[in-house]
Amino acid sequence: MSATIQIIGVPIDLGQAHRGVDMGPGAMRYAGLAPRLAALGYHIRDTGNIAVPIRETLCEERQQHYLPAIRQICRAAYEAGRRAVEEGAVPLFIGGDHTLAIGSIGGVTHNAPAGLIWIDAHADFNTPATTLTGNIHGMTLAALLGEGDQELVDVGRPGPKLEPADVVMIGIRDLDPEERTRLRESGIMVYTMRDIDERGVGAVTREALERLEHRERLHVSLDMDCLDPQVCPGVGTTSPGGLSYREAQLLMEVLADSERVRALDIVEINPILDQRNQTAALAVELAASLFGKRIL
Ligand code: 5AB
Ligand code: MN
Ligand code: MN
Ligand code: MN
Repeated sequence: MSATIQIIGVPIDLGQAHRGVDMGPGAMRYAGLAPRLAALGYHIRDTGNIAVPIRETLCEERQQHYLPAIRQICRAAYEAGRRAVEEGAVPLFIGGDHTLAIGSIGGVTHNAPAGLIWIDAHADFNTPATTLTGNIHGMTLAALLGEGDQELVDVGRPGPKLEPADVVMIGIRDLDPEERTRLRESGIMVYTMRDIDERGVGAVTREALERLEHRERLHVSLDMDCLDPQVCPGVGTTSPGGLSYREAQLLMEVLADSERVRALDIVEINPILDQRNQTAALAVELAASLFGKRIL
């Protein structure tokens, strides 16, 4: 029996300011996500999109940066992830902005812990006290570790969903001043772009896997802005000096070799800012590599 990958669309755009991220799930489906993974021998089950209210209908929540709606959507993502894991499937969450990971990672760790590989230009480690934008997609990881808004911390089940030792970050290059201090004091293992420049992405990724050796199952959270904007223009918060096409592929290939990846988020694709859907097409290729595509 072949493994099942369950595609869960989360068209949330409430965690940040740019319009268009809600179209990410459609863009990835149009780019051939399901057939690409089916060709690798997986059974694909697409359960459609989680319901997300349209921003224009939420005027009263604007002052709160849409916190009530984000909490609801993350709770639904949590349940979908928990159920997928209980049914033996590998959940593949397609976003949508990075706030969805509050639900996805919570759900995947409902019955058993998992290690998290966080691949992003940003750490998303702000709290309401340190944020410069108020955007909740910049607070996702802090919430998962139990910090910030209690309503986000408690999505799905009360309390933190991860320990700092369960998290490794790769590709980081853009931190806010107080966020940086928080991250340095957190005990989280961070591989910045400088580490990748100096040591190569293969060595860094293998070391990241060793750091998470105490966790058999891994959740990969892939924010597409980890890539350089030259290869990946279709994201809202671009940051220069990112991963090249091949560096991102090698990162996925080394993770695939571990045979420990049990869940994936692909987030922050904004088709309105993209050129001819190239960012979604790249995301599909990266997913294929993560799920075992071989060059030879
Ligand atoms: B993303 C920023 N640090 O808090 C903030 O794209 C950006 O999910 C957050 O990584 C970027 O708003 C969030 C300036
Ligand atoms: Mn992010
Ligand atoms: Mn980012
Ligand atoms: Mn972003």
